Amino acid sequence: MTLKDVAVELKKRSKILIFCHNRPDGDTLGSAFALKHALEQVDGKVAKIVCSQAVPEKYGVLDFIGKTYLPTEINESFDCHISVDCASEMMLGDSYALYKKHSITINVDHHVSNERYAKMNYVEDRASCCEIIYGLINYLNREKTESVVNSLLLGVVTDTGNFMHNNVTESTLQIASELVKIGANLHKISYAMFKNQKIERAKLYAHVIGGMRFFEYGKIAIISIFKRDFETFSATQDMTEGFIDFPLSVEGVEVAVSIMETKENAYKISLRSKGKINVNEVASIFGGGGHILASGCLIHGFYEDVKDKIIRAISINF
Ligand SMILES: [Mn+2]
Repeated sequence: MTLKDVAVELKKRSKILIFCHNRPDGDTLGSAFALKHALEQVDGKVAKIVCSQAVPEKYGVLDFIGKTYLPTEINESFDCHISVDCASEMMLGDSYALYKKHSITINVDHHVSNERYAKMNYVEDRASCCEIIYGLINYLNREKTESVVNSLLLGVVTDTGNFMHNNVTESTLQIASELVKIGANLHKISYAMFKNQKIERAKLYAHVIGGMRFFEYGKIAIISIFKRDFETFSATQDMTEGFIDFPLSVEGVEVAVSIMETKENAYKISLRSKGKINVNEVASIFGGGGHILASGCLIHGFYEDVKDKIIRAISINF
């Protein structure tokens, strides 16, 4: 299906339920709220946003990011369900059961590993999902209000690491430029996302970075975050967003790995590559996925075994 087809579908519906992914980030939230703000410009149209976890606190200063609902809080029915920035059923977390209940499901995403789990799937390889939503809003012929452009820029800024990742294309910059021209506040968004953090996060960060270890002659850098660390520093899981950028910044490192304990003997693995290694392939060995440069998976087992497995999976590519 084309992006125009998605717009046609959305125009037909008056009550739309938008789904964000688990551990919501700037791109899934920006995509969802841009779409909501655009859709609700038409009288009688209602869009609600569902996420299996609450919006992290740092988005609180951004007034264009509003309320999201937990799947258990949705009691009414909608005319269609649309997911944004969600590559797989797994990424929808606890929301997936609700999502699949509808006969009309739409999946708009930018991950190359997208599993096409919906009735209608639109997947385009872009730096951020918000770049696709920008095009969708054009097809919807909706006004790019301040809330719309700020929401879209939030996704572009976060998924490109403030325009520093190597997924940035000419079109990324063109869209960002257009958004700023219309009135998006780049400084406010970048500052909130990258230059402002809680003291609990700063302490956890210092501890985690202090434990960084190198493997394969310095080509792999690993950071590990354990459940007890969150208790020690009164920190929360969502605060670890961005930690992995530091190990990747080390000279000679090709792949950075974050191993985060989520339950006993269950570890969430995040992988980042400088370009030589396709970490989407590495994550897919363990049933995960993502992009060539950024991907993730879940591995069960003892920490040392999990760490060895992931090192082996990466190093066969060197
Ligand atoms: Mn994204």
